[in-house]
This record gives sequence, C-alpha cells and structure tokens, in this order.
Amino acid sequence: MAAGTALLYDEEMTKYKLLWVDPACKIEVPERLTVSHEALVRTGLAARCVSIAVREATDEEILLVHSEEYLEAVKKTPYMTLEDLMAFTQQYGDVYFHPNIYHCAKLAVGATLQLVDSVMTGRVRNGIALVRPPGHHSQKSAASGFCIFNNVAIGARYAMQKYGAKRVLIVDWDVHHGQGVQYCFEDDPNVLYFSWHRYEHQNFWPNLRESDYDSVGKEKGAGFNINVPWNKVGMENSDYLAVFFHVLLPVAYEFCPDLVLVSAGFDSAIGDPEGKMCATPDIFAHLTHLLMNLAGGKLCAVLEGGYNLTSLAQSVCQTVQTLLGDPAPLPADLGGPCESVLKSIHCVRSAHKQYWSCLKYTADLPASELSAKSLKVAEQKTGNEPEAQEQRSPEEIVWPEPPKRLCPPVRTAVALPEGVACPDACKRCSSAEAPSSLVLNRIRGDFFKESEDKVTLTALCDLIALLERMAKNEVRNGLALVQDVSMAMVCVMQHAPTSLTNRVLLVCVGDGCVPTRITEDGKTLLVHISSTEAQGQKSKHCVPVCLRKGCSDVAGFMQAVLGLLLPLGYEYNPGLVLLVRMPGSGVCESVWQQLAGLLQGLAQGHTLVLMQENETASAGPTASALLGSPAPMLGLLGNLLSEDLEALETLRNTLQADWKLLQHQKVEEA
Ligand code: X5A
Ligand code: ZN
Repeated sequence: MAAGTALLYDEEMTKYKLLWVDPACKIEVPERLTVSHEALVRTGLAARCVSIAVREATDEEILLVHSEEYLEAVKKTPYMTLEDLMAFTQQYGDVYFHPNIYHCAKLAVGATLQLVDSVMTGRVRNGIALVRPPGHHSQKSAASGFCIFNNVAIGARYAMQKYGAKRVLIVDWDVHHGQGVQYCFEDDPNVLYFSWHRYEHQNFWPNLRESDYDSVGKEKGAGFNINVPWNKVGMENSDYLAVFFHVLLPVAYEFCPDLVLVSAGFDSAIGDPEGKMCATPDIFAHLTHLLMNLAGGKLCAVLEGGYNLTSLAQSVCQTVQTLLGDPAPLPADLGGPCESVLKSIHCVRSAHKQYWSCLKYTADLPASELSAKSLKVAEQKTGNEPEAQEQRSPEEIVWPEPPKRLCPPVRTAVALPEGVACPDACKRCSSAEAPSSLVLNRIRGDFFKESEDKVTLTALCDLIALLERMAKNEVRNGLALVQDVSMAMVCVMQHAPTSLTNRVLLVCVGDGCVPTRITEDGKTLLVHISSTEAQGQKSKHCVPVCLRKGCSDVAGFMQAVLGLLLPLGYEYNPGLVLLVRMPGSGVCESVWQQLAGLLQGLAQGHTLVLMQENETASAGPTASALLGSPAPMLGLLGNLLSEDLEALETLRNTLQADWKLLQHQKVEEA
C-alpha cells in the first residue's frame, strides 16, 4: 500500500512579479509561495514529506489543454520589452506577464505532473504542489485571473492518457470559479468538476452566467459539472461542510473516481481580500480528510489562489498535516448553514437530481426561485449603493491561530484474543497494563456479580485500560474484539474516563439490540444502521436508520453515512467515536473501512471499534483503516432503493429541526 505525502516546490516559481501598476493584480505576489513553504518548514511538516524535484512541462503536455497558437504566443513573452508585455497582457483579463513567467508556468504544470506521476505510480499516497502561477482560470487560448496554463486540467488529461485513469474528480475549493477547468471538461463524463465560488448573483469576477448552478455540463458530460454559487460573502465552516455533505460527497462516492485532484485555492479562507469569507484555516483539515478515502487515497492538491499571507500559510499547513495522516482538529461550534447557502444547495441538488441517484429525492425548486433569478442580476450594481458590507478590511480581520494538533505516540492499539492477526504497526494491549483494582472491582460488580468469568473480565479491563491511554493522548484509536459487544458498549460508557464519554457518538452497524441504558443518559448520540424498523423511541439522540436490504447494501449505506451520520457527528462534536459492528451485520469489508476512515475526522481521531470475537478475519482490515490506510475503492455503487432514499429523506426532515447541519433546503420549503 502506497504511503507518504509528496511535496513539490521550487523557489524558481517565486521569481516573477507584477512590473507595473495594476490594482487587480497586485495581490498575486511571490511571497505567497515563500510564506507557505516557510511555514511547512518551520512546523516540521516539510521534513515529513517526500520532496520531489520539479521539472518543466513539455510542449506536448501543455498542448493537452492549450492551443498551439496560444503556446507559441506565450513562448515569445520572455523576449518582450516591458511595453510589449503590457500590450500582450491587455488582451486578457486580470492577469500579468513577466519575462520569467513562461518558465514558471512550465514549472507549475511540470510540478503538477510530477505529483500525478508520484501518486499514480504508488511512490507516495498523496501530495501537494506549491505552484505559481495558478491555473484554473486559464483556457485553451487565453490567460486569465493570474493563470497562464491550466495546471490541474492538464494533470487530469495526463492521468487519463498516461495511467489510464477512467474517472477523475476535480474539487475546486478556491473561492473563484475555475471557468477554464469547466470549459475544458464540460462535455466529458470522465472528469467530474466541482467548484464552489463567490458569485453574488453574477456580480463577482469573472461575472459569468455559466458559473451558476444550472451549468451542469453538456451532451455526454451533462451532470459532470457542479457549480455551487456563494451569493453572499462571509460564509463559515458549517456552510462549507454542508455543501460537502449534501452535494459533493454523495456525488463523488457515486462517481467513484480513480484519482482526486484538488484545485487548492485558499482565498476561500478567512482574511482573504478577494474571497471575504469567514471559514477558518482548520476547515481545510476536514475538507482534505473527507476526500482522502476516495480513489483509494490517491489525492493531489495543487495550489491555486490565496492572498492573505497569514491565512494562506496556516491553511496550507492544515492541508499538508492532514495529508500526512495527523488527526484533524475538533470542528468547534458548528451551527447550521446560512439561508443563502441552503438556497444554493437546494438549487444545485435539484439541477442535478436527474443525473445522480443520491440526489433523486430532492424537492423541486419553488417557481419563485427560478423567476427571481434574472431579476437579481438586473437589480444589483446600479453603482450607487453604499458599500454596506465593507465593514473591515480583510487585512485587519483577526482569528485565532489553529491550535496545535494532537499526535499521540501510538496510532492504533488493539485488544485482540490470542492468535488473531493484525498489522505490525498496531500496539497490542496486554493485561499487564490493566487498570486499577478499583476499576476492576467496579467492572466485576457490574457484570459478574455471581460468576467469575476471568477471561471476559480481563478483556473488559484491557478495553478500559486502552481508553485510559486514549484519554491521556498516549493512544489515538483502538480496536477490540470482544465476547459480547453489547456488554462491552455498556462497560465503556460506564467505566471509561469521562473526558471521553461526556459526549460519545455511538455508531452501531447491523441488527441487534442496543442496551437502552446507553441512550438514556444524555451523553450519547446513537446512530444505528440496520435492516429492522426501530422498536424503541426515536429522539434527538437516538437515530435508527433502517435499510431494506440491511448493511450489505453499499449504496444505501453510504447514503446514510454521508448525508446523515457525518453531518450529525460533526454537529454533535463528540469526544469519542464508538463504532460497533453487531454480529452478522453483513456490512462488507471495504464499506466498513470507509466508515472507520471517515469517522476519524471526528473527536481528534479518538475512535474505538468494537467487534464480536469471532470476526477475526476483519481485525486486520479494520486495524489498517485505523492506522490510516486508505479504504479500498467501493466501485460503482449501483442503484439506491427508492424506499430507502425516501425513508432517509423523511428521517433527515424530522431531525433537521434539532440538527442544523442536516438541512439542505430552507426549512419553510421543506
Ligand atoms: C487563482 C485565483 C484570482 C483572480 C482574481 C481576479 N485567481 N480579480 O485566485
Ligand atoms: Zn481564487
């Protein structure tokens, strides 16, 4: 299994800059790259990456996306006088040329392709390319928005051509619309392009009608272009996560990419003068984490924008640290998405519902939304409104530095019956480290009043010892095979350190009874995915999810995980995730590994997995998911049962009053 994170950087790409006065371009400075790289070095992250030398792209590679005429024209720029350069620049929008930019643009493409090579050959698992100039605005025959060649678009074509990648997902989290990428793949069903972007009803650059949600792709590519417009500034972490949960992730898992490319612009972070958004740098840890189990972990991030040097450097570090496998920080205090985003999400989902089975049950748009559209564009920019939202200049905005991330010395501890195999990297718990006699006696009193079942008692003590080490941050996560999962669940809730059990996200997979005493104490959010209609009480903290074909139905299961479990988990913000596989759950191994992988974005990676002791064959795969190996690809998911979709939608609707992150349309409309 490929391991490691590639870092591509070459100081040469800092060696061009704006040589004349142009207010639109003055933010695109060489320091963008130096501060990002210096921050990676200072924090020790660069040293943990695999450094890979940058090369220039060849003509042939650039021609995968650009026209010969355009390439030939750019080739002449190193020999132009300042005047000629200014004149050449004039034909394009919001971009500048410099005698050295052609060289740097070839390095930016080359770095992207080196990254694609490293990931596709398995030299590394994933990686990031810190490049200038950025790429996503440039088009077949045009420079645009600081971009000369379209790094990521060329990367996608290259991966398909050289490595036979069948499906490539491009996630563009830059705050601008990568119209160049959209134009490139509009009619191509093999490249799914997702972009969110500041739009303000077409009043924000590049002011294109085709950046709106209803540009879904053309001909065979219809459904493979997803635009999420931000129609207001000031979007926050929960707005970004809501779009991931309710638009991008379900579609991405249904698409099943062989490779994920991220147009990683950080102008979508707080403090950026272009974006004017309020999402904090740590959100990129989560966005990255949520994409890292697609495509068998093959993820290439390529820098696009990002103009507040502080915010940029912090965001780059958060992204790289996550690529390296460190646990994501707690997603503090998520509210629900704002009203404007709920509208956008609803619009995107309904524009795409005919193409993606995960979106099939989206309600139709109210007629008012469609007719209001042209009006909004016409209404705005009369030129005489006061600059109302211009309260503070982005340079003055302050936010706390992202906290240091936890890094327990032991990633995965296991409590397994003798003889059960698991990866060497796991730390086996032995009863030698068992808890105090106080705990032992309490457990004995709880479960073994009469009988003296030594073996079971020792196993439970091991489990508690493991959790105590987790609470002390000596261990990140754990796996235990136990004789009776129900008993073990109760034991954990009653005897584990309270710092972990004050808020537990309990995820039960498969049929069987969850002891009611667990859900009644208010310290647990239970999500139980099974094939049986719940007998017990549903409540805010007890969420039974029933799938007709049970947990063996991959499509239904993933729909429940992405659209329901993850948003609930993120909003609940637990101190521990307790993931329990009920005996005979029927869940297939790769889905189970996906689930274990995704849930590690919560609780700073504190996940405890419980399985029945006879599931010995699953111990290895589960442990490797906990160790951070990417889950295997799920393959094409197959169709969702409409009754399941409907039931999930109903459940989401009932719960959304209590859990705001479940909302994906305005509540009045729902
Ligand atoms: C890559 C990128 C922004 C261009 C803004 C022009 N370009 N006003 O962020
Ligand atoms: Zn941008």
